[in-house]
Amino acid sequence: MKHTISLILSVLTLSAVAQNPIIHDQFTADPTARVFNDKIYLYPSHDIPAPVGKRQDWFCMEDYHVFSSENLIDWTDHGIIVSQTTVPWGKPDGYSMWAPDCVCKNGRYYFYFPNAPKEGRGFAVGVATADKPEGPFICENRPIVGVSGIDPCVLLDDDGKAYLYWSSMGIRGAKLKDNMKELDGELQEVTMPGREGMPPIMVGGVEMKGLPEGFKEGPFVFKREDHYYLTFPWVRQEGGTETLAYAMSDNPLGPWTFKGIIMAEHPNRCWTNHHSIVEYHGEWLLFYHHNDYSPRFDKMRSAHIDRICFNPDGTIQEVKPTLRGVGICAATTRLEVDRFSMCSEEVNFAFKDSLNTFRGWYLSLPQKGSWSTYADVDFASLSQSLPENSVKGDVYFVANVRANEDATLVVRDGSIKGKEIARLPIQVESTGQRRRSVRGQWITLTAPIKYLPAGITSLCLKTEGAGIDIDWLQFKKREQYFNPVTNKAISSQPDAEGFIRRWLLLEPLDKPNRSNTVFTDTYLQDAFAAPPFHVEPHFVLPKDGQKIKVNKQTLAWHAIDSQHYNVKLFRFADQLGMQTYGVLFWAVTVIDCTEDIPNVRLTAGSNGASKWWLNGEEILLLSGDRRMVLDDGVSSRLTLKKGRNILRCAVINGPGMSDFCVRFIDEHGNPVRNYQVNCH
Ligand code: FUB
Repeated sequence: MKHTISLILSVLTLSAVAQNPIIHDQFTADPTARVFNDKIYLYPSHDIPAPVGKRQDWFCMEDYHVFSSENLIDWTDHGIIVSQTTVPWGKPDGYSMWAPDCVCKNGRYYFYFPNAPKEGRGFAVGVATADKPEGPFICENRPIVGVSGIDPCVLLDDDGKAYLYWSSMGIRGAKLKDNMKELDGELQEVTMPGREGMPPIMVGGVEMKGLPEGFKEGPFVFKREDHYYLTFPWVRQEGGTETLAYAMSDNPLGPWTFKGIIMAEHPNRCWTNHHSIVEYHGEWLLFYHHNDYSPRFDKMRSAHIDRICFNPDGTIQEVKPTLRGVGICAATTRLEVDRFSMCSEEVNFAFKDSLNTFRGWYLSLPQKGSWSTYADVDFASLSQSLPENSVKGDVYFVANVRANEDATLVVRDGSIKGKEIARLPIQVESTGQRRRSVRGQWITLTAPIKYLPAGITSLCLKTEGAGIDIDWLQFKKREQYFNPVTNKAISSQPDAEGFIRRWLLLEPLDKPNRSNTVFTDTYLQDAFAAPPFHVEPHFVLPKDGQKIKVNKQTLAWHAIDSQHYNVKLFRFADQLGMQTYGVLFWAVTVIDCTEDIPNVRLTAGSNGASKWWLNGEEILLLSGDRRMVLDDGVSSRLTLKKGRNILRCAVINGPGMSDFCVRFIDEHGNPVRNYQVNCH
């Protein structure tokens, strides 16, 4: 009876970001990548910490997950496909589910995996089959006869023949029968070296000839053009650790001609490396592993990807592992720039949380002038998504950073000499209401964009002033809190609830206040005593874009339609890259009535205090430390006169997110809507 061993988890998890390592919430060793249905599927082994009672210093794996991706950036974890407790022939507590492989023949998926057998010692290799790459997989009742070893890999040749390779005191290869579950050919009775006195075992296939001396395992065989490649982890010198090496042949079972190294030993002495090589969307990719997330224990490894290139004669160029990896990252995603492409010598990175390394790293640009680059950032979708009349401030730069002294992070396009994209000042422990960062503490800061690249580019980050640590950075499209009023001919109406959404807003005027408790009536009379208007009847409505000088500031008026019933002044300031706290806002609008509308009241709410004038007459004051509450204050009875009525307000705030909402209500408390709102 066949045994269903696949557990398809109902919740698929998605991990985004392309950098190495590629999976960020679990260990993923021995990454075998395969392309099925135009997607990359990744079948790694799954290192876990050894449970109590098991050997603590050795590999420990109890199941397999499969992951898929269409862009090498977003990986979906399809959950467990095979678990040691459900393999009919396996030890349920063997924890030996080492490097697997999966191939597809005639629409059926064959998953090959090593595992500790219930009887006997060492490893056997089993097959589980499915009609989809992510399962559910059905496991054969017996392992493959004649295969005693680890690291199975299958080559499907162009003529439809299939070959199985595995490692067992060297690398062996054998033809598979059409059923993909049995070796095709004679088996030999062999006494395993070191197991003299034990019953002999049946071994199939042949040893691969032409490979260099030294420990070899993890065969991965593929064909490119007319060449067969046998690639394998190889310890090239006594006491060394594994490289990735390769040999070539005209024949799937050799003899092989050794060609050299694909990847040198990991410099940190992570003992193993294990890999696969696939072509995806025209690019050849090397999947391999490293113990990044477990620097002190090299039996917990994580999958990486880098590009691999061939010479015209088919030989392979050595691959230098990168942190950046492959895949193009949208500028709008969080860019983990600690996985940099290039950097100045002193640049470094460190774990954000050494107890939970899956939280990743931060980048340290330790001194003035330190720089790093981060390749393949795509701005295309961001710039294309902007409206044609895109206004300054539609996109902004945001970064989570830390500094010990005042510093500036400068982001350039392409290289250190490239065009400046953004400039983010980090003011350490500055006072007042200014955006500030506490010495040595993480803070998320934003900066306006100076220039937006159009396509795919490298970002160059450089420090000015002093050293900066960077957790991540991102380019964000602003939520559209406002639309610029482009067609003034079309009047705005109050919304369904009567709220007035069309306004001329003046850029924020500096008015530092640490607290809103100062907003007494007397304070406000003074603060609002010098409005940037001529007092009626000489009032002249400002024009959109018009600039005025107030104290030492030159401020512009903006004609906007608010997307929300409340006019989010804080967002308005933030989008302009201006001071958001400790400021005073002025707003004005025109109410056009076709007839007198008597007996109405203005109701308003604001964060913080505000004052309201209709046709030059003060009609409402909201003083004190205000929250924005709908209809918080109500004016006395008024008449909106036939023709133009000028409504204006001033809103002042200390440390708060300024906004206001305003409408007129009738005697019954119903919104008044029979007028037009204009800003000209
Ligand atoms: O992951 C366990 C073993 O480590 C693999 O099977 C070997 O190839 C080595 O990577």
